[in-house]
Amino acid sequence: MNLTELNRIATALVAPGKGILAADESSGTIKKRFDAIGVESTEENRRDYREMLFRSNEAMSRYISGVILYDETIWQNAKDGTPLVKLIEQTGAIPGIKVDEGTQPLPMCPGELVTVGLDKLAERLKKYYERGARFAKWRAVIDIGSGIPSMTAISVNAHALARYAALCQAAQIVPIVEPEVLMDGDHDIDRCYEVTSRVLNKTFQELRVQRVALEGMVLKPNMAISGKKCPKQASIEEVAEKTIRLLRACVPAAVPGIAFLSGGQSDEEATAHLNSMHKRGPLPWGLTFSYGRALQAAPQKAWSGKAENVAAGQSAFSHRARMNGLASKGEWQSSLEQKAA
Ligand code: 5MM
Repeated sequence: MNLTELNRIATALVAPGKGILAADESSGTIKKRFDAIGVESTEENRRDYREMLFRSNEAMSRYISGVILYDETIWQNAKDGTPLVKLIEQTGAIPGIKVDEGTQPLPMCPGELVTVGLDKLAERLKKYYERGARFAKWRAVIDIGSGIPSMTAISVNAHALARYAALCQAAQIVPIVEPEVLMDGDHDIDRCYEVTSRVLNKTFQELRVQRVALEGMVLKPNMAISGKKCPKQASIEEVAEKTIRLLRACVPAAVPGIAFLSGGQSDEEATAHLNSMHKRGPLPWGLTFSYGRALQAAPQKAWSGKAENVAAGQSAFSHRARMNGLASKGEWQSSLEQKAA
């Protein structure tokens, strides 16, 4: 393992002003997104949509440090035959790959899930590296509800995240470690804080036990935030303040970067939260976005599967990428959104 190189990639992924495009929707998830805009989820449509994003040159080269791909996408070529991975590389962004294989019910723990995909992972990583992937992603899902999460769910998911991370580093691939505490439910921000704290502490304990080099990884956490159905929604300031307090308490300074998931926040909330966190620096790690929905909802709508809408889709993507790029430096203002509207 070349730790200097892993650290270089991890640091580049969280460079100020840039963040990660999470375009790794599995077939089921992209179908849901396409259903919402009335587009059939065929292999060609999925390719055309993602090609549109990766050919958004201004957004990609100025605001996107890396792109997380799904297995299908990493092997696909653009319409003109160029591998999509090459399109990404040409913009200066780093190609990455989602390597988990989704979730399964966790035995003996009703309502809880464990992420799977460790079998043959070493072989898969080798092929992805040859194709150009320099980082990977594995997402664990922790739900908050009555009596959950159990310590069992937190433990097995943290163990799998660390097993994955160690395998990645052995394959010279930077692991993005994503333990997502869902924002579904009616819990308040303090309950989210408490659960996320347990999840992060257990995850870092496992990472250490399994000898993962913290300098060669990126953490992709949720923010400390109110559940979607909670009657009392925390303000932007409270989310930023509590998230930074939580991360300072749980994430070692050796970790080069933290890149948030958006988790169902609105586009503008996800941007405003990140921006507000940067007002609370200096911070020991790079802090940016690794958004899926909060970067793609607008371009998906603008594109709606029509070739004549490609420019509109790219412009909507460029706008969100720029807003989040500014937020990653604490330079975003809501007036910039109004001007664009
Ligand atoms: C883009 O969505 C990713 C893949 O999800 P599935 O495996 O469920 O299809 C997802 O892991 C994503 O990278 C993170 O959840 C962050 O995305 P959001 O939309 O929460 O920012």
